[in-house]
Amino acid sequence: MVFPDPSHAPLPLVPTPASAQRGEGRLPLTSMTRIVGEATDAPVLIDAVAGRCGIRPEITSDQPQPGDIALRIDAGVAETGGYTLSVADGVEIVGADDAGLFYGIHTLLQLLGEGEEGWGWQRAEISDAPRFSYRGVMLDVVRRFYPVSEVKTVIDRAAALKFNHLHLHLTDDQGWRLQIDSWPLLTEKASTTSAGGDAGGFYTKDDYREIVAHAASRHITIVPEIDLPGHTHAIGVAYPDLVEDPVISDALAQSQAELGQDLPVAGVPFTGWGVGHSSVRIRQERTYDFVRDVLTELSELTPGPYLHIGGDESHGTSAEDFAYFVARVSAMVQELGKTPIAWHEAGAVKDIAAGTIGQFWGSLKPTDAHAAEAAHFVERGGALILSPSDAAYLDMKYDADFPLGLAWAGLVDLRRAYDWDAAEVIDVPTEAIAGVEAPLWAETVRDLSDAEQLMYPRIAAIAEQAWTSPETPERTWESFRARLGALAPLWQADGIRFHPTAEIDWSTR
Ligand code: TNX
Repeated sequence: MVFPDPSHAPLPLVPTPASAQRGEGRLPLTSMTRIVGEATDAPVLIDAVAGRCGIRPEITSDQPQPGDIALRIDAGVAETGGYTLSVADGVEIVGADDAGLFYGIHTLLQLLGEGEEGWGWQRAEISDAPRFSYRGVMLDVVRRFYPVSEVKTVIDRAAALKFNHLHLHLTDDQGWRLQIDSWPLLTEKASTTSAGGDAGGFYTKDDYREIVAHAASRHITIVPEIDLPGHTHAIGVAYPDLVEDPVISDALAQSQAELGQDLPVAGVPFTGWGVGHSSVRIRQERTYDFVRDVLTELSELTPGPYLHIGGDESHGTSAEDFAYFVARVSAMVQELGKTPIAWHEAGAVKDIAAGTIGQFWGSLKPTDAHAAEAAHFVERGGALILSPSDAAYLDMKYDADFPLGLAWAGLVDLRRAYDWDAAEVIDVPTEAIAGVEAPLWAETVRDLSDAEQLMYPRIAAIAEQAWTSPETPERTWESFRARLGALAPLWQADGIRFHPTAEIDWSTR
Protein backbone atom coordinates (compact mmCIF):
# COMPACT_ATOMS: atom_id res chain seq x y z
CA MET A 1 0.00 0.00 0.00
CA VAL A 2 1.26 3.51 -0.82
CA PHE A 3 0.30 6.65 1.03
CA PRO A 4 0.49 9.34 -1.66
CA ASP A 5 -1.11 11.96 0.57
CA PRO A 6 1.10 12.28 3.66
CA SER A 7 -1.83 13.62 5.70
CA HIS A 8 -3.36 10.14 5.47
CA ALA A 9 -0.18 8.27 6.24
CA PRO A 10 -0.01 6.75 9.70
CA LEU A 11 2.14 8.73 12.11
CA PRO A 12 5.73 7.41 11.91
CA LEU A 13 5.55 5.80 15.34
CA VAL A 14 6.97 2.42 16.34
CA PRO A 15 5.57 0.87 18.43
CA THR A 16 2.28 2.34 17.33
CA PRO A 17 0.32 3.96 20.18
CA ALA A 18 -3.05 2.76 21.49
CA SER A 19 -4.66 5.83 19.97
CA ALA A 20 -3.21 8.56 17.77
CA GLN A 21 -4.65 11.36 15.66
CA ARG A 22 -2.59 13.30 13.20
CA GLY A 23 -2.87 17.11 13.50
CA GLU A 24 -2.16 19.83 10.94
CA GLY A 25 1.48 20.40 10.01
CA ARG A 26 4.43 20.81 12.31
CA LEU A 27 4.95 22.80 15.50
CA PRO A 28 8.33 24.51 15.01
CA LEU A 29 11.26 23.52 17.23
CA THR A 30 13.53 26.55 17.59
CA SER A 31 16.28 27.84 19.82
CA MET A 32 13.43 29.45 21.86
CA THR A 33 11.82 26.07 22.67
CA ARG A 34 12.03 25.34 26.38
CA ILE A 35 11.24 22.41 28.66
CA VAL A 36 8.87 23.13 31.54
CA GLY A 37 7.84 20.95 34.47
CA GLU A 38 8.92 17.48 35.56
CA ALA A 39 12.47 17.47 34.26
CA THR A 40 13.97 14.21 35.57
CA ASP A 41 14.15 12.62 32.12
CA ALA A 42 14.63 15.92 30.27
CA PRO A 43 18.36 15.22 29.63
CA VAL A 44 17.42 12.29 27.38
CA LEU A 45 15.17 14.61 25.38
CA ILE A 46 17.71 17.43 25.27
CA ASP A 47 20.58 15.17 24.17
CA ALA A 48 18.48 13.51 21.48
CA VAL A 49 17.24 16.83 20.10
CA ALA A 50 20.74 18.31 20.19
CA GLY A 51 22.12 15.27 18.40
CA ARG A 52 19.55 15.53 15.63
CA CYS A 53 19.34 19.27 15.01
CA GLY A 54 21.89 21.06 17.17
CA ILE A 55 19.29 22.80 19.35
CA ARG A 56 19.57 22.36 23.13
CA PRO A 57 16.21 23.25 24.72
CA GLU A 58 16.63 24.90 28.12
CA ILE A 59 14.88 23.73 31.25
CA THR A 60 12.86 26.44 32.97
CA SER A 61 10.53 26.69 35.96
CA ASP A 62 8.43 29.43 34.26
CA GLN A 63 4.88 28.91 33.05
CA PRO A 64 4.80 27.21 29.62
CA GLN A 65 4.60 29.48 26.58
CA PRO A 66 3.51 28.53 23.07
CA GLY A 67 6.15 26.28 21.54
CA ASP A 68 7.41 24.98 24.88
CA ILE A 69 7.47 21.34 25.93
CA ALA A 70 5.51 20.82 29.14
CA LEU A 71 6.18 17.60 31.06
CA ARG A 72 3.92 16.42 33.88
CA ILE A 73 2.99 13.35 35.86
CA ASP A 74 -0.62 12.51 36.67
CA ALA A 75 -1.48 8.96 37.67
CA GLY A 76 -5.02 9.38 36.35
CA VAL A 77 -4.05 9.95 32.75
CA ALA A 78 -3.32 6.38 31.63
CA GLU A 79 -2.49 2.89 32.88
CA THR A 80 0.95 2.17 34.39
CA GLY A 81 3.68 3.13 31.94
CA GLY A 82 1.25 5.10 29.78
CA TYR A 83 1.02 8.75 28.84
CA THR A 84 -0.83 11.32 26.80
CA LEU A 85 0.95 13.53 24.30
CA SER A 86 -0.44 16.61 22.63
CA VAL A 87 1.39 18.61 19.98
CA ALA A 88 -0.68 21.68 19.16
CA ASP A 89 0.49 25.27 19.98
CA GLY A 90 2.93 23.66 22.32
CA VAL A 91 3.88 20.18 23.40
CA GLU A 92 2.37 18.64 26.48
CA ILE A 93 3.28 15.17 27.73
CA VAL A 94 1.54 13.78 30.80
CA GLY A 95 2.94 10.50 32.11
CA ALA A 96 0.94 8.19 34.33
CA ASP A 97 4.28 7.71 36.13
CA ASP A 98 7.98 8.35 35.48
CA ALA A 99 8.20 5.58 32.91
CA GLY A 100 5.10 6.83 31.12
CA LEU A 101 6.56 10.31 30.83
CA PHE A 102 9.79 8.79 29.49
CA TYR A 103 7.87 6.83 26.83
CA GLY A 104 5.94 9.97 25.90
CA ILE A 105 9.29 11.70 25.35
CA HIS A 106 10.38 8.90 23.01
CA THR A 107 7.15 9.11 21.06
CA LEU A 108 7.72 12.86 20.71
CA LEU A 109 11.24 12.20 19.40
CA GLN A 110 9.77 10.05 16.61
CA LEU A 111 7.58 13.02 15.65
CA LEU A 112 10.60 15.26 15.13
CA GLY A 113 11.31 16.02 11.50
CA GLU A 114 12.82 18.57 9.19
CA GLY A 115 10.81 20.33 6.50
CA GLU A 116 11.16 23.43 4.36
CA GLU A 117 10.46 25.65 7.39
CA GLY A 118 13.10 23.92 9.48
CA TRP A 119 12.77 21.47 12.36
CA GLY A 120 9.46 20.75 14.02
CA TRP A 121 7.17 18.25 15.71
CA GLN A 122 4.38 16.67 13.69
CA ARG A 123 1.14 17.82 15.36
CA ALA A 124 -0.75 14.94 16.94
CA GLU A 125 -2.99 13.90 19.83
CA ILE A 126 -1.88 10.60 21.37
CA SER A 127 -3.01 8.49 24.26
CA ASP A 128 -1.00 5.38 24.96
CA ALA A 129 -0.19 2.58 27.40
CA PRO A 130 1.67 -0.71 27.09
CA ARG A 131 0.01 -4.05 26.47
CA PHE A 132 2.57 -6.08 28.45
CA SER A 133 4.55 -5.12 31.53
CA TYR A 134 7.57 -7.24 30.47
CA ARG A 135 9.14 -6.05 27.24
CA GLY A 136 12.59 -7.55 26.92
CA VAL A 137 15.72 -7.82 24.84
CA MET A 138 18.44 -10.38 25.59
CA LEU A 139 22.15 -10.07 24.95
CA ASP A 140 24.29 -13.21 24.92
CA VAL A 141 27.43 -11.63 26.36
CA VAL A 142 29.15 -15.04 26.49
CA ARG A 143 29.38 -16.13 22.86
CA ARG A 144 30.41 -12.55 22.20
CA PHE A 145 31.48 -10.16 24.96
CA TYR A 146 30.04 -6.65 24.82
CA PRO A 147 32.03 -3.96 26.65
CA VAL A 148 30.03 -1.77 29.05
CA SER A 149 29.85 1.11 26.57
CA GLU A 150 28.19 -1.14 23.98
CA VAL A 151 25.72 -2.49 26.50
CA LYS A 152 24.78 1.13 27.27
CA THR A 153 24.23 1.83 23.58
CA VAL A 154 21.97 -1.21 23.31
CA ILE A 155 20.08 0.00 26.40
CA ASP A 156 19.54 3.50 25.03
CA ARG A 157 18.22 2.18 21.74
CA ALA A 158 16.01 -0.48 23.32
CA ALA A 159 14.50 2.13 25.63
CA ALA A 160 13.68 4.28 22.61
CA LEU A 161 11.50 1.40 21.39
CA LYS A 162 9.88 1.22 24.85
CA PHE A 163 11.56 -1.99 26.00
CA ASN A 164 11.85 -2.14 29.78
CA HIS A 165 13.95 -5.26 30.52
CA LEU A 166 17.44 -6.26 29.41
CA HIS A 167 18.22 -9.92 30.03
CA LEU A 168 21.98 -10.52 30.25
CA HIS A 169 22.95 -14.12 29.51
CA LEU A 170 26.08 -13.98 31.69
CA THR A 171 27.34 -17.56 31.70
CA ASP A 172 27.51 -20.42 29.24
CA ASP A 173 29.83 -23.17 28.04
CA GLN A 174 32.15 -20.66 26.38
CA GLY A 175 32.70 -18.34 29.32
CA TRP A 176 31.81 -16.77 32.64
CA ARG A 177 31.27 -12.99 32.43
CA LEU A 178 30.64 -11.68 35.96
CA GLN A 179 33.02 -11.22 38.86
CA ILE A 180 32.09 -13.43 41.82
CA ASP A 181 34.24 -12.71 44.87
CA SER A 182 33.70 -16.05 46.59
CA TRP A 183 34.73 -18.05 43.49
CA PRO A 184 37.42 -15.84 41.90
CA LEU A 185 38.72 -18.42 39.39
CA LEU A 186 35.49 -18.14 37.39
CA THR A 187 36.56 -14.89 35.79
CA GLU A 188 40.28 -15.46 36.25
CA LYS A 189 40.30 -18.70 34.24
CA ALA A 190 37.01 -18.97 32.38
CA SER A 191 36.40 -15.54 30.86
CA THR A 192 39.25 -14.98 28.43
CA THR A 193 37.76 -16.48 25.25
CA SER A 194 34.39 -16.49 23.48
CA ALA A 195 32.78 -18.43 20.64
CA GLY A 196 35.06 -18.90 17.64
CA GLY A 197 38.10 -18.26 19.83
CA ASP A 198 37.71 -14.48 19.87
CA ALA A 199 38.75 -12.56 22.94
CA GLY A 200 36.38 -12.69 25.89
CA GLY A 201 36.09 -10.46 28.91
CA PHE A 202 34.00 -10.06 32.03
CA TYR A 203 32.15 -7.43 34.02
CA THR A 204 33.59 -6.42 37.37
CA LYS A 205 31.01 -5.76 40.03
CA ASP A 206 31.44 -2.04 39.40
CA ASP A 207 30.88 -2.59 35.66
CA TYR A 208 27.69 -4.47 36.43
CA ARG A 209 26.50 -1.74 38.81
CA GLU A 210 27.22 0.81 36.10
CA ILE A 211 25.09 -1.16 33.63
CA VAL A 212 22.28 -1.52 36.18
CA ALA A 213 22.34 2.21 36.95
CA HIS A 214 22.41 3.22 33.30
CA ALA A 215 19.54 0.85 32.56
CA ALA A 216 17.54 2.28 35.48
CA SER A 217 18.03 5.78 34.08
CA ARG A 218 16.30 4.48 30.94
CA HIS A 219 13.55 2.68 32.91
CA ILE A 220 15.08 -0.70 32.10
CA THR A 221 15.42 -3.52 34.62
CA ILE A 222 18.42 -5.83 34.27
CA VAL A 223 17.54 -9.54 34.35
CA PRO A 224 20.77 -11.50 34.96
CA GLU A 225 21.01 -15.14 33.93
CA ILE A 226 23.30 -17.80 35.35
CA ASP A 227 22.60 -20.73 33.04
CA LEU A 228 22.32 -23.99 35.05
CA PRO A 229 22.64 -26.96 35.29
CA GLY A 230 23.73 -27.33 31.64
CA HIS A 231 25.65 -24.74 29.57
CA THR A 232 28.23 -24.95 32.34
CA HIS A 233 31.46 -26.11 30.69
CA ALA A 234 33.17 -22.85 31.69
CA ILE A 235 32.57 -23.53 35.39
CA GLY A 236 34.70 -26.66 34.99
CA VAL A 237 37.55 -24.65 33.46
CA ALA A 238 37.74 -22.79 36.77
CA TYR A 239 36.60 -25.47 39.23
CA PRO A 240 36.82 -28.96 37.65
CA ASP A 241 35.20 -30.73 40.60
CA LEU A 242 31.92 -28.86 40.12
CA VAL A 243 31.09 -30.39 36.72
CA GLU A 244 30.65 -33.74 35.01
CA ASP A 245 32.82 -34.79 32.06
CA PRO A 246 31.51 -33.55 28.69
CA VAL A 247 28.82 -35.80 27.18
CA ILE A 248 29.70 -36.30 23.54
CA SER A 249 26.53 -37.43 21.78
CA ASP A 250 26.54 -38.50 18.13
CA ALA A 251 24.61 -35.37 17.25
CA LEU A 252 27.21 -33.17 18.94
CA ALA A 253 30.11 -35.01 17.29
CA GLN A 254 28.46 -34.60 13.91
CA SER A 255 27.59 -30.91 14.29
CA GLN A 256 31.06 -30.03 15.60
CA ALA A 257 32.62 -31.90 12.67
CA GLU A 258 30.39 -30.09 10.17
CA LEU A 259 31.33 -26.76 11.69
CA GLY A 260 35.00 -27.70 11.78
CA GLN A 261 35.06 -27.02 15.52
CA ASP A 262 36.75 -28.95 18.30
CA LEU A 263 34.76 -31.10 20.71
CA PRO A 264 34.59 -29.94 24.33
CA VAL A 265 37.47 -31.18 26.50
CA ALA A 266 37.15 -31.16 30.29
CA GLY A 267 38.94 -28.22 31.88
CA VAL A 268 39.86 -26.58 28.55
CA PRO A 269 38.02 -23.44 27.34
CA PHE A 270 35.40 -24.40 24.76
CA THR A 271 35.06 -22.13 21.71
CA GLY A 272 32.65 -24.15 19.54
CA TRP A 273 28.93 -23.69 19.19
CA GLY A 274 27.69 -27.12 20.27
CA VAL A 275 25.20 -27.31 23.13
CA GLY A 276 23.90 -29.88 25.59
CA HIS A 277 27.20 -31.51 26.61
CA SER A 278 27.80 -30.04 30.06
CA SER A 279 26.29 -30.37 33.51
CA VAL A 280 27.20 -29.37 37.01
CA ARG A 281 27.38 -32.30 39.45
CA ILE A 282 23.85 -32.60 40.77
CA ARG A 283 24.38 -35.00 43.69
CA GLN A 284 27.08 -33.25 45.68
CA GLU A 285 26.53 -30.52 48.27
CA ARG A 286 29.50 -28.46 47.11
CA THR A 287 27.57 -27.68 43.90
CA TYR A 288 24.80 -26.08 45.96
CA ASP A 289 27.33 -24.15 48.07
CA PHE A 290 28.64 -22.79 44.79
CA VAL A 291 25.23 -21.98 43.34
CA ARG A 292 24.09 -20.35 46.57
CA ASP A 293 27.22 -18.16 46.76
CA VAL A 294 26.88 -17.08 43.13
CA LEU A 295 23.17 -16.32 43.38
CA THR A 296 23.64 -14.52 46.68
CA GLU A 297 26.29 -12.19 45.27
CA LEU A 298 24.20 -11.70 42.15
CA SER A 299 21.04 -10.88 44.07
CA GLU A 300 22.96 -8.36 46.18
CA LEU A 301 24.13 -6.65 42.99
CA THR A 302 20.75 -6.71 41.28
CA PRO A 303 17.98 -4.33 42.36
CA GLY A 304 15.47 -5.84 39.93
CA PRO A 305 13.09 -8.59 41.06
CA TYR A 306 14.32 -11.42 38.82
CA LEU A 307 17.14 -13.95 38.69
CA HIS A 308 17.15 -16.17 35.59
CA ILE A 309 18.53 -19.65 36.29
CA GLY A 310 18.61 -21.00 32.72
CA GLY A 311 17.50 -24.62 32.55
CA ASP A 312 17.69 -24.97 28.74
CA GLU A 313 19.18 -27.85 26.78
CA SER A 314 20.42 -29.78 29.80
CA HIS A 315 20.96 -32.89 27.71
CA GLY A 316 23.96 -33.80 29.85
CA THR A 317 21.73 -34.17 32.93
CA SER A 318 19.22 -36.99 33.53
CA ALA A 319 15.55 -35.98 33.85
CA GLU A 320 15.54 -37.03 37.49
CA ASP A 321 18.67 -35.05 38.33
CA PHE A 322 17.35 -32.07 36.38
CA ALA A 323 14.13 -32.10 38.40
CA TYR A 324 16.00 -32.35 41.70
CA PHE A 325 18.29 -29.47 40.74
CA VAL A 326 15.63 -27.14 39.33
CA ALA A 327 13.26 -27.61 42.28
CA ARG A 328 16.08 -26.87 44.71
CA VAL A 329 17.62 -23.91 42.91
CA SER A 330 14.31 -22.22 42.03
CA ALA A 331 13.43 -22.38 45.74
CA MET A 332 16.87 -20.99 46.58
CA VAL A 333 16.20 -17.94 44.39
CA GLN A 334 12.98 -17.30 46.26
CA GLU A 335 14.78 -17.59 49.59
CA LEU A 336 17.02 -14.80 48.32
CA GLY A 337 13.90 -12.68 47.83
CA LYS A 338 13.85 -12.85 44.05
CA THR A 339 11.49 -14.28 41.46
CA PRO A 340 13.10 -17.09 39.45
CA ILE A 341 12.86 -17.15 35.67
CA ALA A 342 13.79 -20.28 33.70
CA TRP A 343 13.68 -21.46 30.09
CA HIS A 344 10.59 -23.51 29.36
CA GLU A 345 12.24 -26.94 29.76
CA ALA A 346 12.26 -26.30 33.51
CA GLY A 347 8.45 -26.46 33.31
CA ALA A 348 8.86 -30.23 33.04
CA VAL A 349 9.75 -30.17 36.73
CA LYS A 350 6.64 -30.87 38.79
CA ASP A 351 7.97 -29.19 41.92
CA ILE A 352 9.54 -26.10 40.42
CA ALA A 353 9.11 -23.26 42.93
CA ALA A 354 5.57 -21.86 42.71
CA GLY A 355 5.57 -18.51 40.97
CA THR A 356 8.59 -19.19 38.75
CA ILE A 357 8.29 -17.41 35.41
CA GLY A 358 8.86 -19.50 32.29
CA GLN A 359 10.55 -18.23 29.16
CA PHE A 360 9.16 -20.04 26.14
CA TRP A 361 11.55 -20.48 23.20
CA GLY A 362 9.74 -23.16 21.20
CA SER A 363 8.05 -22.38 17.94
CA LEU A 364 4.86 -20.46 17.16
CA LYS A 365 3.22 -23.86 16.72
CA PRO A 366 4.70 -25.57 19.76
CA THR A 367 5.05 -29.30 20.21
CA ASP A 368 2.67 -30.71 22.82
CA ALA A 369 5.60 -31.30 25.16
CA HIS A 370 6.86 -27.71 24.93
CA ALA A 371 3.34 -26.32 25.35
CA ALA A 372 2.79 -28.46 28.44
CA GLU A 373 6.12 -27.39 29.94
CA ALA A 374 5.26 -23.73 29.36
CA ALA A 375 1.74 -24.10 30.76
CA HIS A 376 3.09 -25.74 33.93
CA PHE A 377 4.65 -22.45 35.07
CA VAL A 378 1.17 -20.91 34.94
CA GLU A 379 -0.40 -23.88 36.74
CA ARG A 380 2.14 -23.23 39.51
CA GLY A 381 1.05 -19.60 39.80
CA GLY A 382 3.82 -18.19 37.62
CA ALA A 383 3.69 -16.44 34.29
CA LEU A 384 5.23 -16.67 30.83
CA ILE A 385 7.62 -14.62 28.77
CA LEU A 386 7.28 -15.43 25.09
CA SER A 387 10.36 -15.73 22.91
CA PRO A 388 9.21 -18.04 20.11
CA SER A 389 12.41 -18.87 18.27
CA ASP A 390 10.83 -18.78 14.79
CA ALA A 391 9.59 -15.21 15.30
CA ALA A 392 11.36 -13.47 18.20
CA TYR A 393 14.91 -14.84 17.88
CA LEU A 394 17.08 -12.05 16.56
CA ASP A 395 19.90 -14.47 15.71
CA MET A 396 17.97 -16.35 13.00
CA LYS A 397 18.87 -15.47 9.41
CA TYR A 398 16.46 -13.16 7.56
CA ASP A 399 16.87 -15.27 4.44
CA ALA A 400 19.06 -18.17 3.37
CA ASP A 401 21.71 -15.86 1.92
CA PHE A 402 22.04 -13.58 4.90
CA PRO A 403 25.68 -13.82 6.00
CA LEU A 404 25.02 -13.66 9.74
CA GLY A 405 22.89 -15.76 12.02
CA LEU A 406 21.73 -19.35 12.37
CA ALA A 407 18.77 -21.11 10.80
CA TRP A 408 17.83 -24.00 13.09
CA ALA A 409 14.48 -22.40 13.98
CA GLY A 410 13.82 -21.35 10.41
CA LEU A 411 14.34 -18.13 8.50
CA VAL A 412 12.84 -15.09 10.19
CA ASP A 413 12.17 -12.23 7.84
CA LEU A 414 10.71 -9.00 9.17
CA ARG A 415 7.15 -9.97 8.42
CA ARG A 416 7.56 -13.21 10.32
CA ALA A 417 8.95 -11.31 13.30
CA TYR A 418 5.93 -9.00 13.10
CA ASP A 419 2.94 -11.15 12.23
CA TRP A 420 2.07 -13.21 15.30
CA ASP A 421 0.22 -12.72 18.54
CA ALA A 422 1.80 -13.41 21.90
CA ALA A 423 -1.59 -14.40 23.32
CA GLU A 424 -2.08 -17.19 20.80
CA VAL A 425 1.07 -19.28 21.18
CA ILE A 426 0.39 -21.13 24.46
CA ASP A 427 -3.07 -21.92 25.72
CA VAL A 428 -3.03 -19.98 29.00
CA PRO A 429 -5.10 -17.00 30.20
CA THR A 430 -3.78 -13.76 28.68
CA GLU A 431 -3.20 -12.38 32.20
CA ALA A 432 -0.58 -15.11 32.65
CA ILE A 433 1.54 -13.65 29.88
CA ALA A 434 4.04 -11.27 31.44
CA GLY A 435 5.30 -10.22 28.05
CA VAL A 436 7.66 -10.78 25.18
CA GLU A 437 11.43 -10.94 24.80
CA ALA A 438 13.72 -10.87 21.77
CA PRO A 439 16.99 -12.77 22.43
CA LEU A 440 20.13 -12.14 20.42
CA TRP A 441 22.28 -15.26 20.69
CA ALA A 442 25.76 -14.43 19.53
CA GLU A 443 27.47 -17.43 17.94
CA THR A 444 27.83 -15.54 14.63
CA VAL A 445 28.17 -12.04 16.08
CA ARG A 446 31.71 -10.63 15.92
CA ASP A 447 31.08 -6.96 16.66
CA LEU A 448 28.37 -4.42 17.39
CA SER A 449 27.73 -3.87 13.70
CA ASP A 450 26.85 -7.57 13.28
CA ALA A 451 24.58 -7.34 16.32
CA GLU A 452 22.82 -4.28 14.93
CA GLN A 453 22.18 -5.91 11.56
CA LEU A 454 20.57 -8.90 13.22
CA MET A 455 18.59 -6.78 15.68
CA TYR A 456 17.36 -4.03 13.36
CA PRO A 457 14.73 -3.87 12.04
CA ARG A 458 13.29 -7.05 13.64
CA ILE A 459 13.62 -5.63 17.15
CA ALA A 460 11.06 -2.99 16.14
CA ALA A 461 8.57 -5.72 15.24
CA ILE A 462 9.04 -7.31 18.66
CA ALA A 463 8.74 -3.90 20.33
CA GLU A 464 5.32 -3.48 18.74
CA GLN A 465 4.35 -7.04 19.68
CA ALA A 466 5.23 -6.22 23.29
CA TRP A 467 3.74 -2.72 23.49
CA THR A 468 0.70 -2.55 21.23
CA SER A 469 -2.54 -4.52 21.60
CA PRO A 470 -3.64 -6.42 18.51
CA GLU A 471 -6.97 -4.53 18.42
CA THR A 472 -5.15 -1.25 17.77
CA PRO A 473 -6.14 -0.15 14.24
CA GLU A 474 -2.57 0.62 13.11
CA ARG A 475 -1.21 -2.70 14.36
CA THR A 476 -1.09 -4.20 10.88
CA TRP A 477 1.80 -5.28 8.70
CA GLU A 478 0.99 -2.68 6.02
CA SER A 479 0.86 0.14 8.55
CA PHE A 480 4.04 -1.12 10.23
CA ARG A 481 5.81 -1.17 6.86
CA ALA A 482 4.93 2.46 6.24
CA ARG A 483 5.77 3.62 9.77
CA LEU A 484 9.05 1.74 9.91
CA GLY A 485 10.15 3.02 6.52
CA ALA A 486 9.57 6.55 7.76
CA LEU A 487 11.80 5.93 10.81
CA ALA A 488 14.89 5.14 8.72
CA PRO A 489 16.29 8.69 8.79
CA LEU A 490 16.06 8.65 12.59
CA TRP A 491 17.93 5.34 12.77
CA GLN A 492 20.52 6.60 10.33
CA ALA A 493 21.00 9.75 12.39
CA ASP A 494 21.51 7.54 15.44
CA GLY A 495 24.16 5.53 13.58
CA ILE A 496 22.20 2.26 13.69
CA ARG A 497 23.49 -0.15 11.04
CA PHE A 498 20.14 -1.81 10.32
CA HIS A 499 19.59 -4.49 7.70
CA PRO A 500 17.81 -2.66 4.85
CA THR A 501 15.47 -5.54 4.08
CA ALA A 502 13.61 -5.24 0.78
CA GLU A 503 10.36 -5.81 2.67
CA ILE A 504 10.36 -2.09 3.50
CA ASP A 505 10.43 1.04 1.32
CA TRP A 506 13.02 2.86 3.37
CA SER A 507 12.59 6.60 3.43
CA THR A 508 15.69 8.66 2.76
CA ARG A 509 14.43 11.85 4.44
C1 TNX B 1 19.60 -22.35 21.69
S1 TNX B 1 17.42 -21.03 22.96
C2 TNX B 1 20.07 -21.89 22.90
C3 TNX B 1 21.34 -21.15 22.94
C4 TNX B 1 21.91 -20.95 21.56
C5 TNX B 1 20.81 -20.67 20.59
C6 TNX B 1 21.27 -20.32 19.22
C7 TNX B 1 18.16 -21.44 24.21
C8 TNX B 1 17.47 -21.27 25.46
N1 TNX B 1 19.40 -21.97 24.09
O1 TNX B 1 22.26 -21.78 23.77
O2 TNX B 1 22.79 -19.89 21.62
O3 TNX B 1 19.99 -21.80 20.53
O4 TNX B 1 20.22 -19.87 18.43
